[in-house]
Amino acid sequence: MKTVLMLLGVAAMAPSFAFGCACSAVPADAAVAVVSADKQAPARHPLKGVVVDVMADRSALLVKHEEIPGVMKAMTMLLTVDEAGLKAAKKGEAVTGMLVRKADGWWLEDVNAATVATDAARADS
Ligand SMILES: [Cu+2]
Repeated sequence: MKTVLMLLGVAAMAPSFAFGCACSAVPADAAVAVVSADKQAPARHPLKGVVVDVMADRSALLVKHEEIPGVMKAMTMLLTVDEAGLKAAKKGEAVTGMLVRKADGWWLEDVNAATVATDAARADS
């Protein structure tokens, strides 16, 4: 009986998690990426989005990105970038790159200023 009540409790709580930041829903995939990193490079996912802010002091970009099928929904999130990425990105402009899950979080590599407006750019502007 106690088990049944616990299961019900979990089921009742589940919907509240479903609406949280999709970033927190990703670790299942991320764990796989970390495990596979022993034998091969982590998966890289093409990303399209808009630079909401360039945070040079954190070596990061705040990016509003489109859905990345099988990885994460469209959202705004902080992505770590290298020096070249910081220089390539411009606040308010479209950007493309490769999303990579690393031990210290999500990175955006091969950052390029996009020439074509993205779906994310058109949304809520
Ligand atoms: Cu995201």
